Amino acid sequence: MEKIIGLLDLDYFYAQCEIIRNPSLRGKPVVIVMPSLRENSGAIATCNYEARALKIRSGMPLGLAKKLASSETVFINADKPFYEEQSRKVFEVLDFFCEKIEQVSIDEAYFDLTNPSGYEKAKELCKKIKDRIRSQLSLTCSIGVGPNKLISKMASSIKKPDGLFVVMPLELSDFLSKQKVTSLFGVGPKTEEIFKKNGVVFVSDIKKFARVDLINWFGEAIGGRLYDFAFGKDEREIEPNREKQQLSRMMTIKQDSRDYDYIVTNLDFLSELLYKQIVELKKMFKTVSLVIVTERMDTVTKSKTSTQAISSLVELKEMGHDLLRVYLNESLSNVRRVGVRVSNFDEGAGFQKKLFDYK
Ligand code: DGT
Ligand code: CA
Repeated sequence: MEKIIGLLDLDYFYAQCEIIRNPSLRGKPVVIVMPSLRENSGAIATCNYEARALKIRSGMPLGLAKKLASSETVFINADKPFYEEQSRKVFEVLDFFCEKIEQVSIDEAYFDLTNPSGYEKAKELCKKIKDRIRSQLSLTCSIGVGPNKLISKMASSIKKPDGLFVVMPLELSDFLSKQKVTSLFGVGPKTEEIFKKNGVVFVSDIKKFARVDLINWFGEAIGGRLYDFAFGKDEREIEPNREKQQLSRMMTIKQDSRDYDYIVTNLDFLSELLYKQIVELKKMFKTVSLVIVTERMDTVTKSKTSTQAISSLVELKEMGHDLLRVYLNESLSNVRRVGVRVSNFDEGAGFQKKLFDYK
């Protein structure tokens, strides 16, 4: 099956985190500083687009940024723990939508979009991910989609900020011909210099040369890879590196209903499916959530947390039943979709034994 890969990159991330914490900053140039021990020195970690318009950039010394700043520019010392917390929440949203995720930095991750198949569906899913991150966390991100990591990363910067850009295999050659070599993965100032000396500015200029020329310029591995990149080829796989923070199963029930027995049959079926995955991944959990989508398409979540880590299907089902009773008592709407989710995984030792005692 043809691979489809997405790259999610949060916009002006540290600065955006500060703006969600203090919305009165919105519209002003905001510059995030990594302070140094010496007074009035330090470097710029990032800044928002208003500050970029003043030519302030990541990595710039604080002194220079202050010279470029306007009177309303706000300088804020970096608060890494706060940004890490926001990052964790963002990637939990991505976990909810995708199975295979490779986080590459505090604000960037590749994710597999091969299923559901096709670029149209991939684009729809990306819109949902962007909407969920915006509605739950008030953060914007940019997503690029393409047949491999190289293209999705390049595509992510095309419509930044708050962008979504898709490059389909048929559009590849046209897309690459407009991109500069500096946008290729792994091309830094030294590589750029050698390309420039040989008259290579755009990715398509590479095609005027043979593979062996690039190998002569950059060596076997890098030269060969850059040559393949010129044709949009990139075999790098997504290497999943995220521990799942939650596991869930969801389904649309045959008929919209408020009947406890009818919904419980569906819910138990989902709990059994979910439990198989829990056993495979050797997880113990403390929180069970019931997710209901009503006939009016509103999503309602009810959760219950146990003080003890849970490992049995019986307990999972019982907590689901309790939550369904709570939902039916509190709501008048018919249920259209039902789901069960477990989270708050227990890291404690010895879980394996306890879990398998139940088998
Ligand atoms: P973007 O993606 O262009 O809208 O802007 P950012 O700020 O998200 O930039 P990105 O994705 O390259 O980096 C993500 C975060 O990593 C950024 O918000 C702050 C941090 N960062 C980036 N470059 C530097 C740097 O040169 N020094 C330090 N200390 N932190 C950096
Ligand atoms: Ca970013």
